[in-house]
Amino acid sequence: MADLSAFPITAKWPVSDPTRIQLFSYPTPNGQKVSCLLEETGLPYEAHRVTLADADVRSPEFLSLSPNNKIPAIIDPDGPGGAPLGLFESGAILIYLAEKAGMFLGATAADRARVIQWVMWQMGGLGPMLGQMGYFVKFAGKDIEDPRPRERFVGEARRLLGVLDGALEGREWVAGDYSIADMAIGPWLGTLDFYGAKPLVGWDDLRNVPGYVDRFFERPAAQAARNIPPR
Ligand SMILES: N[C@@H](CCC(=O)N[C@@H](CS)C(=O)NCC(=O)O)C(=O)O
Repeated sequence: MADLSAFPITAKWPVSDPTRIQLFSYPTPNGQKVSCLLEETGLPYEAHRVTLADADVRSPEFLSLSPNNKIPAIIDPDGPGGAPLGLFESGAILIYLAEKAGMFLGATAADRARVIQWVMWQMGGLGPMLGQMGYFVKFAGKDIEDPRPRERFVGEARRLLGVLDGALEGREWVAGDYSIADMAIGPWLGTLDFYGAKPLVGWDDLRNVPGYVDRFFERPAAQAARNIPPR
């Protein structure tokens, strides 16, 4: 049986079943992506609740696995060659787990390249831009009177949603079959209600994105991921 005691994180978040994938997360959009994939694949896993408080994400135990002090992170006790593998960064985790399960990564080499293209688009574009927009629209408050950060991020969010809308023309999912690209993108689209930003980004003018996000959250795994691990 795998011994995970060499991972210092297990001192603060003890492992019940070391044969299972260990997920260290919180149900934010970046956390939901990986929980959704784990639910979709049926890979056995154990979820540990790591809040965004410094006492958790900046603890030495958490930093030992995720030096960027951000959720999600995993330990796969049965990694390549049978050795345990620790990973952080949701995009890397999605690709690793999809490869391990042999699911949701595209059927051909070309499909796989397109799936990864859209995962990268989410990681470098949609996620960071919606996150910054949410900060300036919902949280920054009166202390920041300069309208430019808000305008910049709202404009980028609107542009990126337009790109996605175009890519979804005539398609159910962004890269062909349902894939980790949709699991990366869907949870971020789910933040727009919370930010109260739908009117700002021209939501009602989008032809395809509203139906896409509804389709995504109709999936039981996507729905379940919104509460894994429970808040
Ligand atoms: N690029 C990272 C971003 C992860 C991320 O931003 N996580 C946030 C929650 S959604 C977090 O852990 N924040 C805690 C902090 O920054 O202190 C990924 O995709 O895994």
